[in-house]
Amino acid sequence: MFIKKGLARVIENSRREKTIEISLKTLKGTFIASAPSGKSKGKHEVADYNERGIVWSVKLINQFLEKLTHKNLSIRRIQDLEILDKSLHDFEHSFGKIGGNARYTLESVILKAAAKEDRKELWQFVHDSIGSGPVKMPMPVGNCIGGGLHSVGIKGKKPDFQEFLLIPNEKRFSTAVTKNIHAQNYAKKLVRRKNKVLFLKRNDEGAWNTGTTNEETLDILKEVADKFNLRIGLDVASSSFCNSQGYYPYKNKELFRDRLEQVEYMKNLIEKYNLFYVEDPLNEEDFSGFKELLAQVSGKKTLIAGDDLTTTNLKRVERAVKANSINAVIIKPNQIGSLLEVMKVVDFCKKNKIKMIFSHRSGETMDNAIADYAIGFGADFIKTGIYGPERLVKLRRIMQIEKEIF
Ligand code: 2PG
Ligand code: MG
Repeated sequence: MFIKKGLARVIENSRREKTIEISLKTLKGTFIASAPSGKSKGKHEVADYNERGIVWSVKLINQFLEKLTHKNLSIRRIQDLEILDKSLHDFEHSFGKIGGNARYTLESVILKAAAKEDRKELWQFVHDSIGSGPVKMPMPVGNCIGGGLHSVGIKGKKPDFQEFLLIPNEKRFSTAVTKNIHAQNYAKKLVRRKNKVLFLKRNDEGAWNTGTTNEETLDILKEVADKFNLRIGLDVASSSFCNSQGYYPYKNKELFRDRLEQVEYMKNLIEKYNLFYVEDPLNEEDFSGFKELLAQVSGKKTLIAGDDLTTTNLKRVERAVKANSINAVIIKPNQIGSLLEVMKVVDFCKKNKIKMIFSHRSGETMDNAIADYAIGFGADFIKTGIYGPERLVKLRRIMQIEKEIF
């Protein structure tokens, strides 16, 4: 593909924080990609930007893009990103690191342009590159009610857990999305009643704020799920409240749990509420705590997923799988800052029958590429929230692809 011009700039994400956007002009058109940003981030995620900040990264990328101007890049498969990686490596050696968000955005915009060059949709380009059998639609994992770092709560209170999730089990993605939207509307009534408030605000990811305890919130979620015939799950995001001594100081209700009590608590919640999905139930370093929990729930088909534990890092995913710590994993391309690395993680997960949940971040942009990546890489689930323009754009993209191919 012949590169006419490339330009990086700073834009705002859904939380009005700064993030990066890159546009690339080739003979086939102009392509745009941007990066989301997390708030409850794993300790092992790559740095988002150069140590001098986002503006410096943008400056570096523009310098790099200048070098690509009026050059031909031959990207026929996702694996060809190696070419870019090599020159980026040399560039970074001389000028400093651009950071994971910047690298992901650069790779993504190049793939969008390369797909067009090949007269393919982005998902198709990825799918054909990795030769991954029949195309399948992921199921949505929707954030219905929120707590933790993403939420402000009500009257000074909020659940310690970050996400109370609805997970449909439908043949069609579009049916699943509609169900989640109706269910979240219904949840609003219950959350309002329980909190005794008239107005409810949405949190960072478009989930309902609440002042209820973890279990009161699970009671509401269960009631919603039963009415709409949905499965339920949690992103405990426990690293965001686990302290440096490895204890879990709960605020709502106030309670102190050590790691074994945390395993026990998670197991009890799984049984009591018939949880289908639990993400980051234990601290991001506690591979053996995850293992103990998985051993206790195996046979129940509950998914125990790593997010902060694994950070889309092949070494950490391998370690977690070999230790029997997880049977599912969150995949966020900007956690590792490279789609080539995502490809390796996906390959490993498929070989080891680990369920893959491709995921948005809490600070999102209008870029819908994660939808294409989820389909192209063969994800089992996609976690993108239920409501809000930055969330709906991704859900709509999958619905559009579904309509085209099924
Ligand atoms: C998570 C994510 C997305 P953040 O913990 O799974 O929901 O949150 O983007 O803030 O890391
Ligand atoms: Mg998470």
